[in-house]
Amino acid sequence: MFSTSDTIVAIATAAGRAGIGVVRISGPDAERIARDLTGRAEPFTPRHATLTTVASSDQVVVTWFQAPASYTGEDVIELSAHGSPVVLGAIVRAAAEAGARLAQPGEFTLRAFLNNKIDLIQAEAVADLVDAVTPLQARAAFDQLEGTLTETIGGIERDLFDVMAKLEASLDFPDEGYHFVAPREAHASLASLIDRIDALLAQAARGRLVREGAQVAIVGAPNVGKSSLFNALLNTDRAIVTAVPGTTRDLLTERADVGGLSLALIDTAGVRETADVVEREGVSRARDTLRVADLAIVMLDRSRPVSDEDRQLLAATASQPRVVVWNKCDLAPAQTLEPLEPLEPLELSVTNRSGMDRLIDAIASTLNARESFRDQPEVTNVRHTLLLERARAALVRAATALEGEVPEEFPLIDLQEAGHALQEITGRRTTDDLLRHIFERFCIGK
Ligand SMILES: Nc1nc2c(ncn2[C@@H]2O[C@H](COP(=O)(O)OP(=O)(O)OP(=O)(O)O)[C@@H](O)[C@H]2O)c(=O)[nH]1
Ligand SMILES: [Mg+2]
Repeated sequence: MFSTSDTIVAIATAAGRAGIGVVRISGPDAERIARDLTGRAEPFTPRHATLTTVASSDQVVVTWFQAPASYTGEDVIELSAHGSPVVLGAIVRAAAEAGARLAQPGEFTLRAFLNNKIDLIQAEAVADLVDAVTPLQARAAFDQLEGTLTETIGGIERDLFDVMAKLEASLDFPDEGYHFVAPREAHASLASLIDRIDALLAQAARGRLVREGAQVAIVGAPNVGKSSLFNALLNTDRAIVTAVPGTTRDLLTERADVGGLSLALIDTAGVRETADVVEREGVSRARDTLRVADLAIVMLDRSRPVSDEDRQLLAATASQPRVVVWNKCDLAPAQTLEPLEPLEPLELSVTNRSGMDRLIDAIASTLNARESFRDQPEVTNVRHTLLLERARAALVRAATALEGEVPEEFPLIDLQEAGHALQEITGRRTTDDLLRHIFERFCIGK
């Protein structure tokens, strides 16, 4: 399904007006097309930037990355022009007329993968790097791009194949039994491989938080100030705020960098019994969200007495990671701590922006000890985690089989499965479906 023999073109820079914009052309005709566009007779010089003009009479800088020393591993031409959508669009159109095909999302990176310039982990890291909202996310993605995880997995794979080769050799000389490797020795090798996978898996949960952001749901009775806090944390007016209880009817989700943490913040409808069908659906969604959130911010209004709804919410969230806050501390308090003991809600006034730093600290420390949340985990991707788990399960089965001194082919089948799982992580084994799924996430031009 993936054609790689033709030449593709796309705008590589973000949509909209900017100082400069780049059009990227990759494939066997890239350099010839660049000559057509610029009306140039002699070839461009590889690895040189050449100032010239295109037919639409705009100035461009043409850089030729000759195969295989380019992002895709093919001949790549980059034309830097003024960053106007009109100018860039005209260049793309002219390139298409000269024989290039418009690139699909992620197709440049896909070609880099198919030409063995990068493996699948690194291709996925490119998309993560482009999507990163926090420096920590960018750093974790960058490490994967640099090949740290590739190396770790490659090491595990090599040692696994070593064990397999020895077991296979024994299979080829059946009379001599486990001739090339004693079962105990093979077993010990597998145990060490399992340990290494466990070490990777141990950081995977934190890795997911870094990569995808922790889901943080703001819940509370109507009108306590949930949407106000949501907006304040995001620094926008994303959610509607009014004095009318029951303003928010649906879930609002936004990703944000809050004090260096990547959060998916969720604003919810105020929880109360209501006859309004729309609001009731909103309340039920708020309750569902609580179940999946990594953290709940339970908000109470200190200027009002504690209500039954407040108590119900406090009871419902008691066993999950949460931060309880008292909002509207700028107003005269209607409650004392007494009815809430032993809780010690964090005092907050979204209106005055007081208590916000303490809230952010509390979010960070509740999610995880802040320091460890800031370390870079190697495994951040759910796809990698699932495949590591599959490899581990197969290794455990093989190790168990070895304990029973069964024929060599028994553990071998499991070891093969473990090997396949590892190869799927790096992309040495892939299917078109998998590739399509991964590259769909990309933007065009990447
Ligand atoms: N005095 C004071 N008023 C606040 C504070 N935070 C929010 N408010 C006001 O409280 C009212 C309700 O705020 P919202 O943010 O809409 O409350 P909500 O919890 O999202 O309400 P629902 O969506 O109806 O559940 C608005 O009039 C806000 O301006 C605060 O810290 N102090
Ligand atoms: Mg609201």
